Amino acid sequence: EAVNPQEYTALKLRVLEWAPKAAEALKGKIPEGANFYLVPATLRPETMYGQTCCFVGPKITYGVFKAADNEYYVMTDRAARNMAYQGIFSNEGVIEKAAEILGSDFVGSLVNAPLSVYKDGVRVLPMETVLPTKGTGVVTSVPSDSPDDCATVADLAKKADYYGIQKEWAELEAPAIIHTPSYGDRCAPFLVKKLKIASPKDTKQLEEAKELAYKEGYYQGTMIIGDFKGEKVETAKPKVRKQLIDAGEAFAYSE
Ligand code: A2H
Repeated sequence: EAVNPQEYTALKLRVLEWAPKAAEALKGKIPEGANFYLVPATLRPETMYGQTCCFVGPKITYGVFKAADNEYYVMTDRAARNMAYQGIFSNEGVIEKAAEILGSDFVGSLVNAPLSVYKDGVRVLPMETVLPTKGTGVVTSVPSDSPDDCATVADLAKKADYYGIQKEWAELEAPAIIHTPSYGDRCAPFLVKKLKIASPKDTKQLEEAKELAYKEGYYQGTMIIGDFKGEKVETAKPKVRKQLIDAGEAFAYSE
């Protein structure tokens, strides 16, 4: 565990349509008319324009927690405890778990991803490397700037039948978000190719790619999309984060 707390942005991805198994698991457990949100934790709020899907760990069990009247958040028990402690739930720190759902049962659900160029929503897809011990256990996917996400969507598209998904769900084009002098406008695919990363299991090269992408994006990157187009990533990042929080589409979460 890190000594310094990580300050995440927790993004609210509203569920537009449940996969059949998730709908079944929720039946009769939640009041009519409630809104559900998958709540990924990210360190890169300025990249949210580039969301093309949202990952869950297929073998992770998620809770559906009451966060406010008519609002339910999907995440791990561990994240719910942290959020209750941080005063994020309206119910005075009381944790109310309405249902449990296995990650694989969410796969195929359609969610609204704030800021994403895909306004009709993006799909929930499986990612084997999601850690249940970090963030909320939900990871939003930005294949243009995250080498992990880039390697995972390529693998999902290649083995769509094996994963029980529609190939098109993993193949949405990744829009360019950040220009970098060394790695172009989509640094993740550039680095995945350069470091010869063939699958999400190439852990060592992915570590290196992540490090390179993060440094280059943060210190040398310029926004090429959104309200802060033309600004350095370093200055745009807190502005995008504030916009999302002010719009009620995200909140601060630390661990
Ligand atoms: B980041 P740190 Cl564009 N398991 O968000 C695996 N990975 C997880 C996770 C979990 N339980 N929870 C969060 N993450 C990912 C965007 C992004 C991220 C970009 C580029 C790099 C990047 C879009 N995915 O992270 O260990 C989330 O992915 C590179 C490290 O706390 C989150 O930010 O440093 C990041 O890892 C948090 O990792």
